[in-house]
Amino acid sequence: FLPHLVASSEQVEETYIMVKPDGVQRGLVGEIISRFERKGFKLSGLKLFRCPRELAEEHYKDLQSKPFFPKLIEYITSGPVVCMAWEGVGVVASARKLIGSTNPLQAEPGTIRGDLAVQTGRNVVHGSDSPENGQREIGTSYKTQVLVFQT
Ligand code: IDP
Ligand code: MG
Repeated sequence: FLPHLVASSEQVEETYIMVKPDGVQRGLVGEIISRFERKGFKLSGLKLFRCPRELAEEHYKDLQSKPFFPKLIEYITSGPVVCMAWEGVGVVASARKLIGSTNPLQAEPGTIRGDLAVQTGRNVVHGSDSPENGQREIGTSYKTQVLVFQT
């Protein structure tokens, strides 16, 4: 029961948010967490890990046939990521809005990518695109991974 975060538990969802290696390396973890906290969502899990190749491929399996897929896997596995589960009413779609468009040059100012990134291939953060994928990604990418303590 969360009296100060939700007036009604209807439509409480979970989404998987991941600060990508460039975001961790650039020291943007606090900034990104802060934006979700200030919006009013609840952080329900967080960890730092280096994403193994197999997991990166599973996470992005819908993009397997894209020409940028090998570079994407290289990027995501290139350093530690900060993985989070966030919950709240409408959190999946709202998080996508807070994150902004995939191409940071098209992302609106005020969004994470609009304010903090330039290139699609270095767009600092991931957010699930549907409640179903939120559950899938929390199950595969969040729950199964082992912590790393060194960057
Ligand atoms: P999303 O992260 O906004 O949901 P998706 O289309 O699901 O965008 O793509 C996943 C990730 O793959 C993007 O965030 C970005 O890092 C990378 N990506 C997508 N399109 C391109 C591209 O055209 N070139 C390089 N990388 C891309
Ligand atoms: Mg996506």
